[in-house]
Amino acid sequence: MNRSIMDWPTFYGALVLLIAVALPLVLFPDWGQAVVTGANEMVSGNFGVLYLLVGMVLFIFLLYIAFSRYGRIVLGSRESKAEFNTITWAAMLFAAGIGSSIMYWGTIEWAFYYQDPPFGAEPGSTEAIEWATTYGLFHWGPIAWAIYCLPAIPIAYFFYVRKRPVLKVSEACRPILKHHTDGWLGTVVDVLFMFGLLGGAGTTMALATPLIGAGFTHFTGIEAGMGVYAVILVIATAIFGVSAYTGLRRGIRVLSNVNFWLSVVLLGFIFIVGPTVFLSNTMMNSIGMLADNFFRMGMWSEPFRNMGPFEQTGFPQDWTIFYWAWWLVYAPFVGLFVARISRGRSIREMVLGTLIYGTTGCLLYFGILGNFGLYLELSGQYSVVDTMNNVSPEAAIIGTVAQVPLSGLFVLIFVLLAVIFLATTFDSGSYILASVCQKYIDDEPERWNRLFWAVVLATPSAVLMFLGGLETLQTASIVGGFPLIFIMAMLAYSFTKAVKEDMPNSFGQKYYIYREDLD
Ligand code: NM2
Repeated sequence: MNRSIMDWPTFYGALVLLIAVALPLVLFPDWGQAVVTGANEMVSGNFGVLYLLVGMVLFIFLLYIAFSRYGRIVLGSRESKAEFNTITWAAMLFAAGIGSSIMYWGTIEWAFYYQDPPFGAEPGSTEAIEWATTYGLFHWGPIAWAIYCLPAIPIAYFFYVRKRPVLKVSEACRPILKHHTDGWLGTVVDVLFMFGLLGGAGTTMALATPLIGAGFTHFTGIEAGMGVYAVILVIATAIFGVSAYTGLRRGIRVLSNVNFWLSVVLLGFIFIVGPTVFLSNTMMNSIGMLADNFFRMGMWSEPFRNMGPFEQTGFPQDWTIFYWAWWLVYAPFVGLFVARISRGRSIREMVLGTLIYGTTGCLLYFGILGNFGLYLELSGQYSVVDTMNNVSPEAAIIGTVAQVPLSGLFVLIFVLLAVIFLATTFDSGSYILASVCQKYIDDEPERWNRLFWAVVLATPSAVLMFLGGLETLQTASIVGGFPLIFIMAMLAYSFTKAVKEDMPNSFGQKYYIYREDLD
């Protein structure tokens, strides 16, 4: 082990903060829950509008960057070639940023909106159905991916153009933090995001395990309890541990590609063999709804709640704001990862690639799996809503997939994909956590370090899942992600500042090269 390479304050800072939050949740669960729930209500009730604002502003900012001359800047030097081909790049990007939650929410999110629709629609009405097919696309759409992409821009710029061999969020804030980057302030920025990611990962884990468990029940008829969950966790941890250990060019790349092709098989099959016309029409319709209502949805803050004739639905807080917060806690990690895999691409390619491939991937999951469920519901073939309300959402998800012809095979593929999606998020997560705990990176972070964070990523969520308190940790991480709003603003500002400083001067000296200089 190379001691001098490690950034111990960050390493221990993140661990200590995690233990300091998780331990009281195990020892005093009720008290912990009350405190954290209160904090969450305070933040999403009072500052929800900030989340909505950040989402909208970032989205517009990214489009500006992509289409301005900054978009043409190449991330690297004249010799740098794109390290991964575009399909692999897109597959890695998607697999890192999206975990098994997409299989969960992609299949079932509509059923929640169908029963509790937005904008005062009648539950179960035609209006509710149209919103139900649209809102999922919105919450997993361009704004969400813009939140993911923003940190990638300054991080990639400093890493590949200014050639600072450090993969850290604090490093990308250097133009603002100045010498404090190397002091405690820089450490706080990094520790905060690491804590957010560890908690956000808990949310992913908490959704994935019962989902995989429901798949197990489907095949064996045995009720999945804690024992089964424990086995699932050990298997998943083993998979992503190996993947993180073997690194970016082996485990992570291969697993991401498997993930991509299995998704193509699953979705392609349901689309072709299932109600193709219904699925195409519904997707087309909801894209139109989304385009038409994009700003309305993105800025709906339910201002008149509980005033006069207005009843409170809590929809924006429970869904949009919660989602933006959840994307936000993952964003620095995804940004770091996207930056790491984008050498040789232009900023425009990176930004538009993230927005377009990310949104399209989510659209296909929601549009095919979710609308397939809706089709079953409306045609009376299988009631997703009944199963969800009377058994569990997980059972309704597996029940939906089980309606596909060759159901045994496809439920198996579905469950396998859930495991792989979980693994591909956690392997890149451990890779990035390891990178942040190093003073510099010599190609890849240390192996033991990657393995260490793979275990840390799995353990607290597992412990809290068994002992109770996981939900509190999830909420805590979302609340803990609040400062990320300001970190995002710093990242955006740092980038514009740096890129202006580096503008080619009148002597023709250039810090960076434009895409067209290469051709
Ligand atoms: N997001 C995409 O579990 C997962 O899919 C990880 C979740 C932020 C909603 C990310």
